[in-house]
Amino acid sequence: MAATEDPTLWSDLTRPLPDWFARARFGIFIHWGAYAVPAWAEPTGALGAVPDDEWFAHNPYAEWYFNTIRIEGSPAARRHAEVYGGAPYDDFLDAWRAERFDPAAWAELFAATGASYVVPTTKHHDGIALWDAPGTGRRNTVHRGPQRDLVGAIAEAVRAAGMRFGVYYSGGLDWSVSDFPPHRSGAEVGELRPRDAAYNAYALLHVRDLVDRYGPDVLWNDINWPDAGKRDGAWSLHELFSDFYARNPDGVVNDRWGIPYADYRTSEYEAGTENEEGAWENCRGIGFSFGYNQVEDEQSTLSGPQLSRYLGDVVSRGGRLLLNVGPTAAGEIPEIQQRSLRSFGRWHTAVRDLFATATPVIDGAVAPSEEPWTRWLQTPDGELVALVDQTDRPDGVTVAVGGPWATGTARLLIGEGEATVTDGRLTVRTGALPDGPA
Ligand code: FUL
Repeated sequence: MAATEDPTLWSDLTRPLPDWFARARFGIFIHWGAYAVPAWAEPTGALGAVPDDEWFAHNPYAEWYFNTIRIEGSPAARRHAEVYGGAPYDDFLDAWRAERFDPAAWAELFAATGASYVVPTTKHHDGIALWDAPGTGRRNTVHRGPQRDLVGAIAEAVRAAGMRFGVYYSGGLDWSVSDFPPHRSGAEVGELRPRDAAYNAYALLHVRDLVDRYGPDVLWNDINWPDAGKRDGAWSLHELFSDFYARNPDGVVNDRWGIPYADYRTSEYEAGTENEEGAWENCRGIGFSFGYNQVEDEQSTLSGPQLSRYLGDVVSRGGRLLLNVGPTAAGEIPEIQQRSLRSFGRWHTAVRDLFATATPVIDGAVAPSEEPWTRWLQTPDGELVALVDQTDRPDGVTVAVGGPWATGTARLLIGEGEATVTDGRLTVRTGALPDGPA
């Protein structure tokens, strides 16, 4: 067994999930980078629902722009030639000015969604650091483009508004440190990535610097870690994590390091659902992209009520949601995303405390349904909680309930009205989602 696959190598790190994270059911992800300047991708669909052989040339992730435009014949490559005359990607770093960036306004919006934590990208696959990262020379937002420590500004504002702060870091892919051809498949993402000791040292220094400067509560790595850093000993993840926990006992690390150790597991849109057990987090954009995509309209964007159902579904299965916002290059959260977030926030802030301690109902007596949309939770006091969407059902909703729940009360969380359980039936009297139809 290779050293990195040996779970005993990591077992001394294992601890219970910190209480704040166990209670946190909703966080805000931020993907902000030079890709916000072109802000363009084909909104082809959700990860997991689009076949792998179509995904990369038609990638709906706008933050993958630098890769997609290098795939010959892709619509993004054609458009890049037309609109920007095939300009080098780094021109976007200088064009990214963040001139209307107001971190306090962002934090106010995020707090109004009821988010418990906020995780911005600090370096995405394009390799551009959003702080003055060691070894990046001038290729970061302090020296070019926004001319600002964006990570620090977000950390400060988020904490001032009472939320926890985490960092996303792309350890697996860095398109600036190698001259690999573009990735055209999932297999190529796995193969064509830097793995050597020099890149490991570079990336480790970055994450250590993030930990030292900003004291994050979450280390959210992406796409694996350079293989050279997976061994035990100095310059390894084991050492990094020990130091991280020593500095911050409340810290958690995700599962995308390519090692048999994590505080929690992740899924993304409809992909990675096999990870949805134990402590887990699903992430997605409000639309089909993480980075801002100007092409996305209402069709590809979840409304407030749709977000409410999405989170309700995740929480009813024991997970949490890290929902992404994609700011514009100027530094504003697009209006279309703000509308959904504000609408969702009015509902979520009312159920947030209940979600913090509620758990899935696994006794088989109640089942989720789509018509009417219904999900189930139970409180630590043993109360059954129904999440029911009764939009457009003026006569109310009746759902069968069995087992230990045959009598008692239930609470209606989506919409207005009362819910009661009698004789094995949950009856929800009229009311509509406060924000109208989905
Ligand atoms: C993925 C990345 O490739 C996406 O761009 C995004 O950052 C998502 C959260 O993780 O694996």
